[in-house]
Amino acid sequence: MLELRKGLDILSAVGGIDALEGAKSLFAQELDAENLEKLSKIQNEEALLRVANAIAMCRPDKVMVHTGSPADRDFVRKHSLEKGEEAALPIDGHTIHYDLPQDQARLVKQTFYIVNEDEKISSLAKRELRSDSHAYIQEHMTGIMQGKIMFVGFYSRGPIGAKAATPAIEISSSTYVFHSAELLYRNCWADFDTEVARRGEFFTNVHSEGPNRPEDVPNARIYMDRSWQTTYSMFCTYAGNTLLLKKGNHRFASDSAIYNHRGVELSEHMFITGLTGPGGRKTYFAGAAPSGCGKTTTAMVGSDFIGDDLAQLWIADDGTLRGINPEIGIFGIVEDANEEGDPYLMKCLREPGAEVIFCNVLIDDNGKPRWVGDGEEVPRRGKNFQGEWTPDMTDVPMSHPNSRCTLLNEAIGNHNKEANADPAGVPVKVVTYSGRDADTMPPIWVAKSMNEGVVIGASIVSKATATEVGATGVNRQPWANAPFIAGGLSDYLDAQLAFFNNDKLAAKPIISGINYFLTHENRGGAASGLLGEKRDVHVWLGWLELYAHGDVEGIETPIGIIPKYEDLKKLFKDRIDKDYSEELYTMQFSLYVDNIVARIDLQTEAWRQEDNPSEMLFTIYAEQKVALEALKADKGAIVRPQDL
Ligand code: SPV
Ligand code: MN
Repeated sequence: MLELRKGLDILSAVGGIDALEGAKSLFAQELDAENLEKLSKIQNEEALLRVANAIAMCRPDKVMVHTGSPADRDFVRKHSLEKGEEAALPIDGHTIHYDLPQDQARLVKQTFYIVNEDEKISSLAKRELRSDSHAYIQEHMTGIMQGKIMFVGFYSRGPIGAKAATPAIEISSSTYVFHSAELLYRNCWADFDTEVARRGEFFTNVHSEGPNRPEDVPNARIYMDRSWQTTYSMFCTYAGNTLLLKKGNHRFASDSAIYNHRGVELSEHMFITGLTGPGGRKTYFAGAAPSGCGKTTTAMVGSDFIGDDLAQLWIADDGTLRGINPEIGIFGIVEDANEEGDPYLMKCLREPGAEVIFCNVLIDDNGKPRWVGDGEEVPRRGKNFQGEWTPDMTDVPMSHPNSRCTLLNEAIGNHNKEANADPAGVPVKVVTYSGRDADTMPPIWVAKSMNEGVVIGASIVSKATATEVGATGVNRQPWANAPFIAGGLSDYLDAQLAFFNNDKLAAKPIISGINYFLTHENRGGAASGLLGEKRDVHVWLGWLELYAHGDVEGIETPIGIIPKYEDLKKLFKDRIDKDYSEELYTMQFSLYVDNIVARIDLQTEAWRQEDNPSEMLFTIYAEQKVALEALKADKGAIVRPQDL
């Protein structure tokens, strides 16, 4: 169990303000009349104390309350250019922001959960004792905003009033962070108090980039205090380390789902998208993938794109699985985004109309943002995250592989803004899990039961991507949420089983594994590289849409249901006008029994190290292994789908 408000509250300990009186007199001293007036909208005492203590700790020169008004937005955009956190680009509304070369992705080795003495956390996470974090924050955040403006904003992680939406306070001296916050989250200054009262909790985030010099980055820390639902971040600017409304608060939202709303809510690292099926029906998908594994592309393949990164799921009174996107924008990877694979996104990135913050791409002599895989001729020179760049600098990529773009979802052609604003969420019928798996699992396999579906999520492995500094190898990525699961993995497993097996969940979704990353080399092919292409996603989602409605049947295997060749062939033709050969189908969907069994053994062993996980998991692994070995004895180590 996770106990809230346990241990010392570092923010109030360092800030030193413990009563409303003190907070109010500090505000009177530090805020001008306009900002005092704006802050007076907030009456929640606890929230005011958090803001006051952040001011007392960080000691900014000025405090600005960001209400989300056009004037406040304008101020931040302009100040960001003056301060140099962003620079304007030729297309109106487009800017470029650079993070220091040392700070191009999540700093996992410098990211900690603050723990109390006796507290257990996930085996995949890093912890620091509360007293040590207290000392560090006291030393490094005291006075960190001297000479700077502190921005204070009140945001909602989800449509106002949605069951699983949570309000949060963002405090930062960075204009880039606030410019991004306004594109990614709903400013709920006017509704904050009522939202806190409705949800019964709120999150707090305090960040400062400090002097923003390379020599400071080793001192950067990203702290999550789960007990006080407060994050602290310093000496960094990369949004994944600083805009903690996103992943910092996703970690708290996961806690809230697992420990406070077990069996009725989940908080997932998932896109949400709708696909239009036969007769115009809309089928909503929620799909998990580790960072940098194609979530954004997959989401935008839908006819009704909702969100590309996070999902808050719950069971509604009518027995449906509902999902909301806590965000209203994307912070998407641009590498390999091009006209062919990502037409909606490219329109926003290449034409006027959308407000876009690019980060860490190359800007060529004409002021055009360029990135690896953008499908155009490599420019002769430009400036990137490391300075001047020319193509002969073969050890420095043109753009960082984690360079990104930040923009409102509503700028994306197929975004369904109305559905994303609906507090009732969308009904989710298909849940998917995927990872970067070059050699083992087929492109799609559907679980035969809710328990087997949960096991698919528990068993994701994925090759490391550039989204985490220093990450290497192929790693376990349970539910593609591993970097954001704070508590024990066994607790997470229990919560998943409780949710999907809940009797109140009358409209059970189908649960499927997806894998885009099989290679020719690993499937006996003569060519090299990926077996599929980006646009094949239309077919994989299309088949799942049909399967979810009982419009196609699949082939039963020990790991789940896989598609039949004829159905895929037709979908390839209809959806993307591609001739799909039976040879390719066989390469993609044959069961490589030894690989799958090795995967099951690895998972069994890893999960055995956890604290008392549900036996259900081991039972399913064991059943699948027995069935796979029987199959191998009968048909050999590589079993063609045609022979099943
Ligand atoms: C991810 O890496 O999963 C992202 C970007 O969505 S970050 O904010 O860095 O988490
Ligand atoms: Mn993500």
